[in-house]
Amino acid sequence: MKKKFLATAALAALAFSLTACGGTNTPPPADDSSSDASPTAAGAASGYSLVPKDTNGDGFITLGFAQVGAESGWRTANTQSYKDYFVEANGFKLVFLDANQDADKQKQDVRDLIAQGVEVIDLAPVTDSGWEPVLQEAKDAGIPLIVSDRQLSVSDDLYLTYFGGNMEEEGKTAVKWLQDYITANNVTDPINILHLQGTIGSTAQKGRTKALDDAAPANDWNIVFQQTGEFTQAKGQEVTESFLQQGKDFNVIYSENDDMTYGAIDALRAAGKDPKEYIIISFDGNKSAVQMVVDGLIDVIAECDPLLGPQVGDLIKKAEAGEQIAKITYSNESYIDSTNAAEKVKTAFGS
Ligand code: GZL
Repeated sequence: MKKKFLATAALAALAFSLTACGGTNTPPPADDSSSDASPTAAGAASGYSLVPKDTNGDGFITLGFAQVGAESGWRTANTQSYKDYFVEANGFKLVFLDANQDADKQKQDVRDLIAQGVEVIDLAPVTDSGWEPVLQEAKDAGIPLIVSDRQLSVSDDLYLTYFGGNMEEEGKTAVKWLQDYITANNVTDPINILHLQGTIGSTAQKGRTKALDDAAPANDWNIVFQQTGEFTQAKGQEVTESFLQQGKDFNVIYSENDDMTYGAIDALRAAGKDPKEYIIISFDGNKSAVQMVVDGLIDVIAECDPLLGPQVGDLIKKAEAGEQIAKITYSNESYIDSTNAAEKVKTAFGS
């Protein structure tokens, strides 16, 4: 139990039962991704009929991947999963473009992929706005487009399918963990939260922020600081340092990815503070972050799976074969805390 909390002793983690994602108390099985309730024939029912095909007859499907950037450990693992899977041995060729977290550049990247005549596009959008014209251009060019990692709030007839995390559910998982921790430990102290947001306008940030913004007033929690750390360690440290200089009291850190969490921990240590005195909530599940859960530095990680390549490849092959694929398929995700970190660290992604 954290020193920053005034509470009567109680069995915390063992009393903790999370109704995460699928509403169960135990993490769902690893291969059980959840899909939208209304699967559609490769998009036909949603007004989208394009499916990936080897249109140039070279024996491969050429995938153009418009990646966000290289901002985090999650992104590194995500990129590697595509580069490992989309190879000729699996029937694919890969054209890879990196937007360096620049939303405008990424729109040009997709236009470049259209001009190159790739046979399917996978877009992992930096932010979720302004995409309709570009998606329409891909559709008009007859190139099927898949959205992965972060959703877009666009009409169903502009893309084939979405595969990736359910970001608001991830946030609800984290919030539920905090609610249960407070109850299990009979915490009576005011809850004052330092909130490190991801890239503003990305659905990862919007979903994770919404979950906290909805829960804070409902639980009488105070968000004493809310600012973007742009999903990077350096910016996460910089933002936390600037907050610490204000001298405000806080006892919880809600950090929307592991890299910003590392930065926050570095800032606490540089200020002579012990990270173990705070409840630290993080997102993703990089191996080093999971080890920090084992070591008692991070209290809970809401999982976000970066290894999307093979699953996107499977969706492409199913669509090519004329099979029905759901309009939305969410990765299966749960949480990591002191009750399961020692096991989870053995298979955690990245470094
Ligand atoms: C989530 C992904 C986010 C990760 C961050 O699906 O978009 O972007 O949580 C990454 O680590 O930068």
